[in-house]
Amino acid sequence: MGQSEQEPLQSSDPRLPPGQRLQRGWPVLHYGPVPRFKPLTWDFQVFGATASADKHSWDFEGFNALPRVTVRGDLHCVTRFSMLGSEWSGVSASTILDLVPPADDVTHVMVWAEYGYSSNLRLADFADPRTVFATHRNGEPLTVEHGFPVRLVVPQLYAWKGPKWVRAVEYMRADRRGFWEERGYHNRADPWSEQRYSYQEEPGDGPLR
Ligand SMILES: Nc1nc2c(c(=O)[nH]1)N[C@H]1C(S)=C(S)[C@@H](COP(=O)(O)O)O[C@H]1N2
Ligand SMILES: [Mo]
Repeated sequence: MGQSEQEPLQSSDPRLPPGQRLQRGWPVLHYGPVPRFKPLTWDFQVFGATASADKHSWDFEGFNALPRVTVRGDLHCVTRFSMLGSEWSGVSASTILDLVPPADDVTHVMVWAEYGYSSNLRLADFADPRTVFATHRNGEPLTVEHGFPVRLVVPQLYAWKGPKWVRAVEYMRADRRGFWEERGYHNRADPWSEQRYSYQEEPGDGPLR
C-alpha cells in the first residue's frame, strides 16, 4: 500500500479526548461471560429512593413500548480506544426519571446489569439528555455481545459507566462505588479531563473507599 493511501492523522480529530485514539469497527469488551437473554423473566427495575417509595418494573414488552429517542454519541474506553459518531436509539434516562420520579434528596444512581456489574453516576450525568438506555446502534438492534436487549450509553463519560445488559436503576441518597469504581477506576470518569484512575480523585469526587 503506497504512502498516498495513508490515513490522515486521526489524533487531530477534535472529538477525541486527550490520550485516546480512533478505533475502526466496534470491539467487544467486558468482564465475565455474555449473559443469555431470558425474555419471560427479564425485567427492568427502578428501586431505591423513589418519590413514592415503591419499586417499579417493566417487562420486556413494557420496556419496548416506552417513548424513544435517538442521540448521537461517542464511546471512549479507558483502554484508550474511542469509537466516534454512533447513533444510539432507545429510552432516554430522563424518561425513566419522569416516569419513576426520584425522591427530592436523591443525588446519585447505580445502574445494575446482569451478573452484578454496576456503575454509579451523579444524578446530573444520568439526567443529561445524551444519556440513553440504548437498544439500537445506527438503526440496528444491539447484538448480545454489545448488550442486547439494552445497554446504557453515557457519551460524556468513559464507557465503563455504561453497563451492557442493564436490569435495574437504583436511586441513591449518597454516592457509592460501582464495579470498576471499586477496583481502581475514577469515580467520575470525565474523559476530557482524563479522569481514569481513582488515585487521581480530588476531595469531593467520590465517597471514601
Ligand atoms: N455489563 C457490563 N457492561 C459493560 C462492561 C462490562 O464489563 N460489563 N464493560 C464496559 C466497558 S469497560 C466498555 S469499554 C464498554 C464496551 O462496550 P462494547 O463491548 O459494546 O464495545 O462496555 C462497558 N459496559
Ligand atoms: Mo472500557
